[in-house]
Amino acid sequence: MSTNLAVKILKSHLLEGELQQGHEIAIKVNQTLTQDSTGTMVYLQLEAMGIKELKTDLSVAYIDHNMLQAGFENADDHAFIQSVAAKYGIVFSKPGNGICHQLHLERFSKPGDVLIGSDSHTPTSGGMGMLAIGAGGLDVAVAMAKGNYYLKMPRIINIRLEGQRKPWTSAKDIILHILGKLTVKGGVNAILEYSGESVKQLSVPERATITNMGAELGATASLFPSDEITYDFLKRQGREEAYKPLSADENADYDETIIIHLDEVVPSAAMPHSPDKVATIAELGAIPVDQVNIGSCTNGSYADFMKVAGILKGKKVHPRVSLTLSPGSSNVLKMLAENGAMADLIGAGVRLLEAGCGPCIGMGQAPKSGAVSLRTFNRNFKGRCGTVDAEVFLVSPETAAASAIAGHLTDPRSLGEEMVIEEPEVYANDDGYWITNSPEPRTTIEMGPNIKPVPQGTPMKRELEAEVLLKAGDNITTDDIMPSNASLLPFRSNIPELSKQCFSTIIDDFSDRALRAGQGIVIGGNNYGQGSSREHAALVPLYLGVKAVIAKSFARIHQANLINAGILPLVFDREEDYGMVNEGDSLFIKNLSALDDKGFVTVVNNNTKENFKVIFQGSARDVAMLKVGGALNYAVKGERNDV
Ligand code: MIC
Ligand code: SF4
Repeated sequence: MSTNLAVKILKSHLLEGELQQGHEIAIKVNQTLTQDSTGTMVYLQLEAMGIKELKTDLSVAYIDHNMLQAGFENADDHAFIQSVAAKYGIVFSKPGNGICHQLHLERFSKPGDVLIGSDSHTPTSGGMGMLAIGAGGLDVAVAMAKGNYYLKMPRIINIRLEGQRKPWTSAKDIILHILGKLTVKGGVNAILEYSGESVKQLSVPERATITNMGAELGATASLFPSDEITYDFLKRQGREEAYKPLSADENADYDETIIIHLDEVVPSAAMPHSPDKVATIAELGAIPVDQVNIGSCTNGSYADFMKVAGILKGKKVHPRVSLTLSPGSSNVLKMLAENGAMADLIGAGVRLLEAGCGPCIGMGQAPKSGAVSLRTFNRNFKGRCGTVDAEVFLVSPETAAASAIAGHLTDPRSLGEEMVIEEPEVYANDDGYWITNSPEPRTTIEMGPNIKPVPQGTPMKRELEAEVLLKAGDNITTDDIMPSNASLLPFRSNIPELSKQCFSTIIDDFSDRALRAGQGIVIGGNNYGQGSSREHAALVPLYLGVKAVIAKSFARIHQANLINAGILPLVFDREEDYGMVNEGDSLFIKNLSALDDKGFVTVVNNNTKENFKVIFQGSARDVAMLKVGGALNYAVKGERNDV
C-alpha cells in the first residue's frame, strides 16, 4: 500500500489506537510551544500536575501576544511564565523576539517530528514537513508532562497544486483561493497534505503562509513535503542537520483529493467578517482604505517585508492611511535594518511596531470608527481589531503595500513588472532575545496579584436540568465566546474578571443571565467554537455555570477544551431539531450516566414538552474525564496514567 506523508508521521509516533478515521489515537509529542495569552493557563495547569520533569525533546515559551504594558498585569504574566520556564528547563523567548510560529519555523521546526502548541496557528510548522497541531492549553500541559497527545484520527485530504503561478500572486492569494472554495468548515477533522509538482514553486515561508491559514479552514494540521527547498531554507538558517527528506509514496492513498490550479489564482481578499468570504481585488474595486497592517504569523517573513519595502521605496503612504508594520521576528527586523530596507519603509511614512502579534490580536492599533482596514493577517472576525464597526479585509503584503500608497484597494498587478525577492544567503540568527534554561526545580514561581486559580469542573451528574442561556448561530468563534482586545487580554490569567465580557460581541448580558440562572446550557449552530484555541472560551463558561453546549457541530480544538473543562459538548442528532429550542427554555437531559462514546441521549424541552436526541461524539476516555469533572481532575487524580 502506498502511504501518504501524514500517515507516515503518525505511524512513527503512534502510542495507542489504530490509524482508522474517527478512532482515538495517542501520539508521541517531540516538541511543544506556548505563547503568553494562553500560556499562563498552561503553566498553572502544569504546576497543578506536580511533575518532576518534562517528557518532550524541546518545549518553548514565547511572549508575543500581550505586549502592551498599560498596567502591571501583562508584565506579571511574562514574569510568571519566565519563572516556570526556568523551573522546568523550557526555552524562553523574551518579548520583542517575535511571533511564536515564525520563530519556531526559523529556529526549531523539524521535518517528521510532532509539535503541539497552545495556539491554533501552530500548524505553520507544517510548511517544513513537521506534523504541527494546535491544541487547548491543558492538552499542551499534558503533552509536556506525559509526552503524548490524544486525537481522533483525522481524514487525510490531498491538496494537489498544479499549474504555474501568475505574476504578483502570493502564497496568501493561494490560501485565500482555497478558503473561498472549501470554507471555514472545509478542513474540520482533516489533515491537509499538499503535493504536486507545483509545490516546488513555493519557498518554505510561502508554504508556511499556507499551512498557517489551514487553521482558518478548521484543519487539524496542514503539511508540505520536506524536499530540497526545505533543505535550502534550513541551510540558510544555519541548521541543515535538522533536514530529512520526506514525502508521500507515489500514488499514495488519500481520503479525498482536491486539485488547485495555481494559474487560476489572482490577487484576492477575504471580506468582512470571515476568512472564507473571498473575492478578487478586481471584483471588489477601488474601496477607499483608512488603515493597512502588515505582519502577523501569516505574513511576517523576510520576503514579505522586502516586497513591501520594494513597493514603498521612494513613494509615500497615502495621507488618509495609517500603515503599521509588525515583523514576524527580531531577526527579520534586523535584516531589514542591515540591508537598508527599513530606511525605505520609514522614508515612506510607516508606523513601526515591535516584532509580535500586535494589531492581529487587537493589541493596539484599533482603527477609527467605521474604518476600512486591510490586514495581511489571517482572521477578520467582527470586532477582533478592537473597533466593532470596522471592516477588515485580509490581503497579501503586495496588495496591502500597493493599496497603502494609492489610498484605496489596489491590485498589485497594476505596479508593473513583478518584484522577485531572493532569500538571504544566510539569515540573521542572533541570540539576544533567547534564554535557554537547564531545569532548576527550586526556582520560585512569580505569581502577580492578577493571576487567579484555574476554575475546576465538577463531576457530571446523572441528569441535568438547566436553562438555555443563549441560542447562537453557525460558525460562532472563540473570539465571540471570549473576546480579546487590548483591555481584555491583560485578564487572561483572571477568569472571574474576564467572565464579565463572555459573549459580549453577541449579547451584552450573558454573564448576568448565567449568574442569575446558576447553571445553564448554550445552543450553537454548525462549527461552534471555530478559530482561536483559547481555552478561556471553555473556562469562562465553566466559571459561569455552563454545564453543556448543544450544537449542530463543533470545531475540533474547542470541543476538546469543553471536555477538558468538564462541559458536555452534545450534537443534535437531526440538524432540524435546532429549531425545537429557544432561549429561556428549560431543558432536561436524563440518563447521563449511560453516556458513552456512541451514546444517544434524550433531551426534554420542559417548556414545549417535546423531546429530541443528541449525540456525544467524544471517546470513552473523554467520558471518563467528564465523569470526574474534566481533564485536570482526571490527570491529578491519576486514575489512569494516560493524561
Ligand atoms: C489568535 O490568533 O486568535 C490567537 C490570539 O493567537 C489565539 C490564541 C489566543 O486566543 O490566545 C489562537 O490562534 O489560538
Ligand atoms: Fe499572533 Fe495573530 Fe498569529 Fe494569533 S494569528 S498567533 S494573534 S499573529
